[in-house]
Amino acid sequence: MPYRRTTLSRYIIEEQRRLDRGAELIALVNDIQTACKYVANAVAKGALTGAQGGTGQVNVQGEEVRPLDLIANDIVLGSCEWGGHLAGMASEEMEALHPIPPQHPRGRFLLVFDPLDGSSNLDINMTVGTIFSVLRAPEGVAEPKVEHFLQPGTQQVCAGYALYGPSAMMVLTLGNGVHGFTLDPAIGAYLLTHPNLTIPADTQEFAVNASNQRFWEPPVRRYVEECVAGRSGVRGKDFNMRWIASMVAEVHRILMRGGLFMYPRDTKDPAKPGRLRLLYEANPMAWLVEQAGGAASTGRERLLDVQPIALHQRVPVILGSRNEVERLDRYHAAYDRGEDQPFFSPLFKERSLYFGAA
Ligand code: AFP
Repeated sequence: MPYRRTTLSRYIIEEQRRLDRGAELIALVNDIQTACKYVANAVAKGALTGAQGGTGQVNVQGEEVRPLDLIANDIVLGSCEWGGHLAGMASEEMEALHPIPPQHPRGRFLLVFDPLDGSSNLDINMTVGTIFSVLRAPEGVAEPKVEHFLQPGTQQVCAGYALYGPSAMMVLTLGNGVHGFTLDPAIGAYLLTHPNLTIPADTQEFAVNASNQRFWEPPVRRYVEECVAGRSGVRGKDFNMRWIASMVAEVHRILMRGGLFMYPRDTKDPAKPGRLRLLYEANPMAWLVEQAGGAASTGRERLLDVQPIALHQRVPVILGSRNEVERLDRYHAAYDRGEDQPFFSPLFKERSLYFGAA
């Protein structure tokens, strides 16, 4: 009987009872799910909204802003600022913090979000998503400043994403496993369809933008080269590669069937140590992945332990199946210690680029 299924609203209320979570957090998650339903609706209309193409604006990240980026940003702000659960918000689309307007009560939490990740895919009708992370406002802080948002990922109290694909989904963690809910458009509710998601420790699938290869550090080049060498190389097994250029879609695939995703440190722009943003992309995804039994790292440090120093800080991201992430950590550590042994590329029968650059 479909009406006996667990809705997201029921799940969070039962979690509140079971774990004695504050009602404020539960009400905030409720506001977030409302926002994501509005965004799902706007995204689903596609070209019918007339909001395709660019806006001509560039955001704080130096990236082109799409009309739906701004619409989604406004939806999240409008859905979450009134409830009295938040002390402040920060978004990929806004350089400065968004204070809670004076007519609304203030709460104990901070919300950081990427309203529409992967939005460069909108014009081709590919999967995009909203990523969010909830932190506690420091005790007694009613008007938070940037420094109050600069908390490591270990401090998150809720994290998740809404995925707008063939079906719309919400995947989240309150620190008690990762659970996936599918939006039933007939009743306008997210229904629990993927309880207790787990990521297998091993995988034969990896995702990376291979066009950046010449900018990667040697340990990443080594890893990818070994995967590509497949059965004939040191790994002794064949790998498959995927790249959707939409982090929500990539992480979702990993939560469904395992895999490795990385946007590692590169030298493309020396001012940027990675492409992805720590507070509202890397941290929420890292916590989801860890809660599902996977691992998430910069290559040199557990992602959730990174101490943020700026609101829109970028960070290298390597996440997914535990054994592959740990292998990459070992390769980085060996490289940093200068312990690597020369090797010859099994692919090209010549000295590897990896060592050429080391
Ligand atoms: P957009 O929201 O600007 O499309 O960026 C999304 C993203 O940051 C992330 O979702 C992807 O992993 C990454 O960009 C892919 O970008 P490239 O492969 O084009 O560098």
